[in-house]
Amino acid sequence: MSKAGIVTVVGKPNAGKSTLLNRIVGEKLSIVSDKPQSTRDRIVGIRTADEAQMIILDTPGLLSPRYELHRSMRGTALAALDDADVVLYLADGTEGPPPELIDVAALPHPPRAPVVLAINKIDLLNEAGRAALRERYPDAELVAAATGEGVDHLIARLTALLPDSPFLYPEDEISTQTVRFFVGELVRETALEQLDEEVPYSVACAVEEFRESQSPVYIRAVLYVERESQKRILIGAGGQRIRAIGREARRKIEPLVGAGVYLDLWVKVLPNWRRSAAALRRLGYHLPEEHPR
Ligand SMILES: Nc1nc2c(ncn2[C@@H]2O[C@H](COP(=O)(O)OP(=O)(O)OP(=O)(O)O)[C@@H](O)[C@H]2O)c(=O)[nH]1
Ligand SMILES: [Mg+2]
Repeated sequence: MSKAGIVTVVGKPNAGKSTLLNRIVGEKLSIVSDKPQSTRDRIVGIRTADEAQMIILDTPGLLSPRYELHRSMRGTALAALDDADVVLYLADGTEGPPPELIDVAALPHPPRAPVVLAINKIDLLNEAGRAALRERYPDAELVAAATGEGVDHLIARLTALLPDSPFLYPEDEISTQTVRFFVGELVRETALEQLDEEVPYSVACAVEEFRESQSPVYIRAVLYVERESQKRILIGAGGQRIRAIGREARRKIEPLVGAGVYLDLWVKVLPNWRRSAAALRRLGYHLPEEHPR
């Protein structure tokens, strides 16, 4: 009998959840950045190997909500926890002993599914640091998502916990998101890479047109920010920064689309969109009461 089920990855912002999802699936599906709060939506990755299909849900980092956007992100993570057959709690090994998941997430009750603790970024620890973690958390998986160390062992552990089930997706499927969604994420990731300080948190991306019948493929994407001052920063002197973002994003998008791309990139102000339920809906974020199953 084959196995199949959902593994939900949760943890604090910046723990390396998206890096781990990409490592397990073997493709870059989820954007990664050194700035916390880079994942905002549920990202689905699918790994089918050796009679087992693991559906991995990457989630936004659990944090206490300060804006409507945070409420949306937290709602996404909590809904994904409810759907899990196995919960993978990922902690950053360089941050000292990981707190209990129930405390990190301020959960009303422990998750229904079994929880596997994995401690990430062990490539940054010396042997003494690793030994201390092994002693204190004998059941934890020590991994480095960035290098792949320990990940095969973790995959075996997770697979053993999946329910017996026929596959839930075709064997060659690796995600459920559309190319259009990934394009928007790659544009946003590129903007995050090129911005400092507070601006990245205020950037959202919407792909407003995607014409595949054209050569090169025509994509119109809009980067939304909250204020005029941020718009000026994103555009840069003489449009220098937005052009650089466009060039770099196009380089990432072309292999995904499998064709030449003309990326028509715009910057617009949607005042205080992170605080507005209506604006979030327009940008495609799910509010806590309307999570897709
Ligand atoms: N050295 C090291 N860095 C890592 C490792 N895994 C992730 N990182 C880095 O940690 C940072 C955060 O990684 P992400 O995968 O974006 O973290 P996340 O948990 O998805 O973050 P949010 O989506 O913001 O909650 C990035 O700069 C990664 O390159 C690792 O095993 N070792
Ligand atoms: Mg992430």
